[in-house]
Amino acid sequence: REVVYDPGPAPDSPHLRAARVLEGNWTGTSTVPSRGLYPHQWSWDSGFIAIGLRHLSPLRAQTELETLLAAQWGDGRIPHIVFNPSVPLDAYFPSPDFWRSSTAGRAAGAPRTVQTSGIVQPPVHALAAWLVHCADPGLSRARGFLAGVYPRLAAWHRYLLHRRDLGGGGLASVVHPWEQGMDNSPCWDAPLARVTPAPARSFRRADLAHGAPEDRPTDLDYGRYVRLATDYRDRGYADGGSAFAVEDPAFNALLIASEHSLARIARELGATGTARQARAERLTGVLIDRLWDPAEGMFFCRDIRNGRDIRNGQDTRSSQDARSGDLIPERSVSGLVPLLLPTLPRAVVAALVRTLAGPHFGAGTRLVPSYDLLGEAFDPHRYWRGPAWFNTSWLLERGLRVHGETERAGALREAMLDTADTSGFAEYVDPYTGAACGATGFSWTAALTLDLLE
Ligand code: 9YW
Repeated sequence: REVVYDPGPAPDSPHLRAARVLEGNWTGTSTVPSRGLYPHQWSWDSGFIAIGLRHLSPLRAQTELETLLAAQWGDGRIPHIVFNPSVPLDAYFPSPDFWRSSTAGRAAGAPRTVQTSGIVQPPVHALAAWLVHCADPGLSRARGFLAGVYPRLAAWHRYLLHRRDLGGGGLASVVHPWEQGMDNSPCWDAPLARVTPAPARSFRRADLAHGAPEDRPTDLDYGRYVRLATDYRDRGYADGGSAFAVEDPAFNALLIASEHSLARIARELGATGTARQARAERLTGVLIDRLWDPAEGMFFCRDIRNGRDIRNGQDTRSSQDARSGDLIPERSVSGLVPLLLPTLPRAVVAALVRTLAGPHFGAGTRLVPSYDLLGEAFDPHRYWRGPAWFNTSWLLERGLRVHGETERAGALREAMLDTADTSGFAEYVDPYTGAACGATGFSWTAALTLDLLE
């Protein structure tokens, strides 16, 4: 028998450094985003983490997703945080005693044995489950991995497409900025301005013990986050009455990409998957109808709690879509993420690629900023108001490759690999210099680096 000598990664390579981050952040059943700042399990983090972890240990990657899905609510929602009971309550705010999932969430079917938050995060999970399966189909089949997760993922999508279709047009709405994952994006400034902040003395931020205040959301932002979450909890986490409801392009693009993955999973399990495939294609059309702006060459958020549709400066609202609302005129990286979708029309792809390289996102940067370089609110260091994040760049790199833009994808990949390693796998970076901001040793940065290295 031929013996193939595989020396493996060099002893001090980016591969090993990234693997060490994930090793250090593994708790035994899941991975924390960051040891100090985020000591529990986060929903979309776990999706990205599993995508990288599959290259180190397909078993751990499967377990990561299974642990998250075990905390799913009866109504199908996957909570944005699954709390680790051995972490002290004051290590993170808002803690389990704020969300009170097992009591306040009872009508919505919150689990009894594990404490969670009551809001959600972007649905990257079916995409992650499919990629994790592909890393080791033999192990996946032997453990019945896809058969186990499929009904839960299907219920998750059902929840989003039905209970969260608050605009009535077929897309899912987020009811809190934390749900969309880009907490203090300037896109939320206008819809949040209508929310009365909770008094600053009514809560204690734990994040400021770990991060520089000038890199984090403000106290006023937090007051409004707390108010929205409190009101949702006090309504028993019932959907429909939120003062904040926005259709976001990245959230919905991930839902559609995940629906494509669910079609593949269904086929692997012996079904045809054609209905899901058709739904993903139809939803791509709905996304364009509701959120695409051809003049700007990108997608925008829709504030469905605001009266008019101001596209082209005209009130185009008809009596039928009285709940349609306004497009929010802020350019966020979220508006580029739909590039990921395989059935986008060629003209939309071409316009997105131009916008990505143009003055609002491309001029002189190393990585894609989270917000418009020319926007009034741009700040290269403040969280989601300008810094570059690795998950969004990873989604765009993938989108560029899906549409045959291999050279641009290659350049973005090189920049990500270099910046991730030199920044110590930072949570986010200055988009011009690549200087580290927020936490270092951040799990999805390490995980997505590993995925790009494979
Ligand atoms: C917070 C964990 C989460 C991410 C979000 C990010 C941040 C939580 O951290 O939110 O306390 O601000 O914005 O996308 O999932 O990494």
